[in-house]
Amino acid sequence: MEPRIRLAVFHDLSDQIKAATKENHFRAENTQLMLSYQKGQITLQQYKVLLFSLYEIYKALEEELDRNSSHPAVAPIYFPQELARLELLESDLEYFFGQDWEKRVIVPAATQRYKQRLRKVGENENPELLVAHAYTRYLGDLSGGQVLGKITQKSLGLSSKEGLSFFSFPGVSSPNRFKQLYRSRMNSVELTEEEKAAVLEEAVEAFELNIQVFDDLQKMLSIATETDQSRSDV
Ligand code: VER
Repeated sequence: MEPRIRLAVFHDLSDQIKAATKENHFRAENTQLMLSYQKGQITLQQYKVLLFSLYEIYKALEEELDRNSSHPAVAPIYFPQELARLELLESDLEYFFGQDWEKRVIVPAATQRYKQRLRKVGENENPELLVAHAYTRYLGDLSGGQVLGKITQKSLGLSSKEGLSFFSFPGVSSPNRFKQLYRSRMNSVELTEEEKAAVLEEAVEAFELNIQVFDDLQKMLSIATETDQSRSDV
């Protein structure tokens, strides 16, 4: 009940989407993986497997945004020069895994589900839902993501920016100003009430998919760690 009351007082999509996903954002921040991240406890192994999932997610997201770049709902929020992450992720993966990194990509089931959702949204008739997915990832990367970049560098003891290009936005001089521009572009998208409701619902779903990826990665990594420990016990 409460979220509906809160949404009713907001007119702009950017305010509505933030309010609609507030609780999901809280849960995403508080997943085990993100908590250990914030405490500076991320390990190189964790960061490397996270990069694989981010690669798969951004590949689907950015290919679908490119495919639909002239769709009236997508065009206003299409900023490949400023926001695209795929090539940066590729260079980070090459840094950590070498040139044949592509053969080594391994992702959990939740990442596959996230990817499939992005493909379905982009390939079928509702590319306006890509607004929700782009918002969830890119505005997150430009917000908490900036802090996470610094934490990653410190936690992993990386001296240069190598392996950390995912966090950098060379085409964005002020993340705050860019976020304002992005919000105003989101608010300029013309949507029917029905489409708007669907976009808000999709943003909640996008956060949930991220949470599931983090939880799956956490499980995958704890199994890997236990196996390593039992191996070294032998
Ligand atoms: Fe969030 N975030 N975040 N975030 N975020 C902010 C805004 C924001 C933070 C901090 C902050 C996620 O995790 C974190 C998102 C999306 C996401 C601040 C502002 C921290 C510290 C963490 C975790 C460590 C995750 C996982 C996501 C989504 C996948 C969005 C979309 C926004 C913009 C909100 C808006 O509309 O202004 C300090």
